[in-house]
Amino acid sequence: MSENKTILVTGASSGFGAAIASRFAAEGWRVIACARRSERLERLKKTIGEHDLIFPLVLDVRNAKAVEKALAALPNAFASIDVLVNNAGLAVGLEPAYRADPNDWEVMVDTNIKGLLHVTRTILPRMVERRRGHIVNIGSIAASWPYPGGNCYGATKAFVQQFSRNLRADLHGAHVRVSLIEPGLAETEFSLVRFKGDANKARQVYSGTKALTAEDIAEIVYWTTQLPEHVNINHIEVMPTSQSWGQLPVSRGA
Ligand code: NDP
Ligand code: 8X3
Repeated sequence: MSENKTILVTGASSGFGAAIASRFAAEGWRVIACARRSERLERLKKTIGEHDLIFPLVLDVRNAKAVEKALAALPNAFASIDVLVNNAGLAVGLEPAYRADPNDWEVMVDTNIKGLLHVTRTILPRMVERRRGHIVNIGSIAASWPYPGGNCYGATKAFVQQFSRNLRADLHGAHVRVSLIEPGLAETEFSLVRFKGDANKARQVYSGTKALTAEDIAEIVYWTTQLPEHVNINHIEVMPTSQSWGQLPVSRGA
């Protein structure tokens, strides 16, 4: 059991975040479950059952002021955060850059980059002060491996990769851990969001294969945080066995 340590998970209303929240609550952790959809967070709280372990926090991570305000007003029992999982994020669209909607790019930059920065900057000083804490950032294989239509999404995750490394450098000697988890294909609401609610398109992404599950990622995050405090997992890249790399394409003619 965890002696009631506290974890803050952003993007806890579905997918990885909901699974991470459930995994830690099952081990007796206090969980601050943050997302924009309150009804989903309430559903999560009901599913978990141990109601006093869950604090649903309705919050848009893009709003820096709201992040600061909400995190300053946490109830005492949840105020000392041991683990922050920066998981809230999304891809919007899969068009090539020359056809992509610039508003979709704004949403990805504001959420995947700026949202992660807002939450991290708000939580980190207290971790440094306590000489205790662990930041787990959820990146993506898209940070390292480009694919058609991945343009802005992959670039936001490349930011997460390098920011995670730079955080480790800043935190040298501070006794605060930083880990980056970079998943590949995983079946969540990710594709439904990417294709703006088109369930058929989203289903096709996972059809006929065994993708990673949200629970797989929750297990990896849990393991990463459970290692002794002198052990820092810098980086894990994980794909389903059914996914690997392809040949680099060469255009011919013309
Ligand atoms: P989901 O769409 O299932 O979950 C995304 C979560 O992010 C939701 O809880 C959503 O909640 C939350 N979220 C989105 N925008 C905001 C915001 N502005 N403020 C607060 N919360 C927000 O997808 P996944 O679980 O798959 O995605 C989780 C993370 O994993 C993302 O960062 C994604 O990029 C990454 N990832 C996903 C992979 C995949 O194949 N599924 C692979 C690699 C990485 P709400 O809408 O209620 O705010
Ligand atoms: C999600 C995985 O490969 O669809 O980050 O970009 S991918």
